[in-house]
Amino acid sequence: MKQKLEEIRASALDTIHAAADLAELEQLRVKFLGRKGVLTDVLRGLAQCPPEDRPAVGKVANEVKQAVADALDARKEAIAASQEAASAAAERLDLSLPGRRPLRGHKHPVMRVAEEISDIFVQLGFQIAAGPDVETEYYNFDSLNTPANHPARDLHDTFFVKPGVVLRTHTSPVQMRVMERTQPPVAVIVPGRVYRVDQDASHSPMFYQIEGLLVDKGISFADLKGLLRLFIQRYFGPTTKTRFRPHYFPFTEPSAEVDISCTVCSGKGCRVCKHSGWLEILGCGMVHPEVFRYANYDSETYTGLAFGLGVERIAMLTHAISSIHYLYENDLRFLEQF
Ligand code: 2NL
Repeated sequence: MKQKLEEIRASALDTIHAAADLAELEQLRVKFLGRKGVLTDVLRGLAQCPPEDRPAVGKVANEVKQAVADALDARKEAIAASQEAASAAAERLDLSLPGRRPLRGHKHPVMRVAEEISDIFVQLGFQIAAGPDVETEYYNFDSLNTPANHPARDLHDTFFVKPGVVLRTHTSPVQMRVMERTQPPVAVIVPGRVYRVDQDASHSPMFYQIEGLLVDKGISFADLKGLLRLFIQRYFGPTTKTRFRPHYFPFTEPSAEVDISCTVCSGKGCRVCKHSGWLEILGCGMVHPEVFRYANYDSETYTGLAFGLGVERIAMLTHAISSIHYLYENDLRFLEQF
């Protein structure tokens, strides 16, 4: 019987040592130590042993039982330790890996040009003003000396929301609202979206305008020329030439359009300036007395200068873009160039 116990001990320790995981180990515990296990079986046979041998055999049986239990515990700890090591290795953070770069967008070229232009006027003391895109015909037209029969009010050019309400066709209604609530001196710059029923290579039904208004005692056409020349030379460079051509706007008198020497050929003549050497970039004039009457300003006391420009046109000239529609197609191959 002693020999049988020794065989059990040897085979138990071998198989326990070779057990690969906790499930297998549990099976071995049942097999060797369980109620129907190998050792229990042997000890049940103790009854057939001669009485004088029983204490010695019982002692060995207990030793074997203890040895198997110890081996099971030891193996269990070893398996747990190696599993922990494996999962720690799997979860290990490699702090030397480069980080994931967050996707970062950038300003749209039209917004960037609009901000650069506005900034020049802000540095000169102009305040930025804003107002509604949906306007009344009164603020968009009537108060700007553009009566109902005026060609600028052509139904084909204006988006009507309902009778008397339009999508603003210029930002001038914002200046009108500023004048209504402010006494001179007034110096505002108004960037914003405007809308016209128009679509070709240089027109989009929605586009950005920047308009400016300066009202005070003694503002003259010389101030208008000086201010715009200063702006042009800051934005396009100090050697840029300017040219004022007489023009007509209902809200200014006198009015002018301003050309700059071509940014591509410096005035020598090229395809961009259609071989004229000049590019038209803005419209301007002295505020019409009738507009001041609507604003409740005394046109005997105050005079004012005003101007307006299209932001996309400036962006197209600055970046040699051939069609306004590239700016609004949201094609990343185009936008990522800026
Ligand atoms: C252009 C011309 C212009 C104005 C806008 C203006 C506003 C008020 C009173 C008088 Cl409240 N004038 N704005 C004046 C002259 C020209 O814009 O070609 N824009 C793209």
